[in-house]
Amino acid sequence: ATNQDRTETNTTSTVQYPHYDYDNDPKGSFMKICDMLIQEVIETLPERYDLPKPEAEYLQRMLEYNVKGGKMNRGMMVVESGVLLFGRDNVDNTTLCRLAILGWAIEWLQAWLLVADDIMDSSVTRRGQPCWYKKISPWYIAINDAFTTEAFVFQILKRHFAYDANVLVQLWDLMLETTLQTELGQLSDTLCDVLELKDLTPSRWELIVQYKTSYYSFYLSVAFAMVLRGITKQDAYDAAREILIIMGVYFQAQDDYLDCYATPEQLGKVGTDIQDKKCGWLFTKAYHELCPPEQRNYLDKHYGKCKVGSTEEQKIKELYTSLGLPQMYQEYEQASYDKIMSLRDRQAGATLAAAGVPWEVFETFLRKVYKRSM
Ligand code: DMA
Ligand code: MG
Ligand code: MG
Ligand code: MG
Repeated sequence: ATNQDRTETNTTSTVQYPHYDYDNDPKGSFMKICDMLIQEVIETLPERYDLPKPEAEYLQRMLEYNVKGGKMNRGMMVVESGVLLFGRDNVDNTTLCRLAILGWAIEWLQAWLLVADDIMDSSVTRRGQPCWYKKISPWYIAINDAFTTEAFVFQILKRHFAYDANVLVQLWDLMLETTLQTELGQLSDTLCDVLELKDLTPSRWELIVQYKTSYYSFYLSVAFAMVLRGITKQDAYDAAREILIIMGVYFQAQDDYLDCYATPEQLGKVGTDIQDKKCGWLFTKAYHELCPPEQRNYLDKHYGKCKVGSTEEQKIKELYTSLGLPQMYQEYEQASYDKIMSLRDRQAGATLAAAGVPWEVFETFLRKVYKRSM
């Protein structure tokens, strides 16, 4: 009973979706879709892949642990963008559920990226609990779990979007392309470990974060909703990408800032950027733009070489503060906000409006992340 050569096309679209209460319980409705997806994925394993029960139970536990517990901004944004694109009165229950499924496809993508990211970053906690690779034994099954979760994402897309082969190909293609972009960003991020500090520049930072964060965290949510809405104009996708990349770069600057200055309780994770020698926003500004020679020597000696919680790490944080980085960050935050909002009245905003993509989509997204502290 294997899946060899079998295609579950589901073209008649007989899938029964639960009631999606977007107006009164958007979060609860979104969560219910996740439970449905986990159940569908797990229940096919014994029959289609001959998977023994303990393994199926392991994968269920793995999914519950890794795909849930986040802020769900990315996922819920697909639904919210979709509602804005279709218009609240035109979006039926099936469409709401399909938008939510695409939202969870991104949350699952993020889940496996984070499982891998935490291994590469030697992190200890995530979302207020131990990182998955710290939780299980042997720890290296987590590598396979990341790949398995990725494979499930493509299966979910097939299960729920094979009713229209054209839509399915677009969704698969977007997912593959975004995955590659993120992995290329993660490559440049991780290779910093073997570079010299002088090579960790602000422009390298910008390149890394565009790839490792912007595409999957911002562009993908809106692009998925646009595909489901049936938007085909390439210039609309280009305009959306232009805006959402800027938002993503700003978001990763926040992530880097919070890595240093937020408490683990706020963040649900312990910052590791100084220990890991990351090309972070704070470091690149400090080392290349602000540091007098003596303090640069201190960074040469200890950045990427001290442990989390050490006095050297603490000293580096104090150096950042004394260089005025918290104020600079606040100015950067304001400037990013202004820059994004200004695009509304520029070419990008006009192109999107012409394609039926209201500016509200971008403002809604920005509101979710502006001045966040977690
Ligand atoms: C995260 O960068 C990027 C991806 C693609 C998961 P990061 O290591 O700064 O994230 P975090 O601070 O959440 O570990
Ligand atoms: Mg990390
Ligand atoms: Mg990382
Ligand atoms: Mg980080």
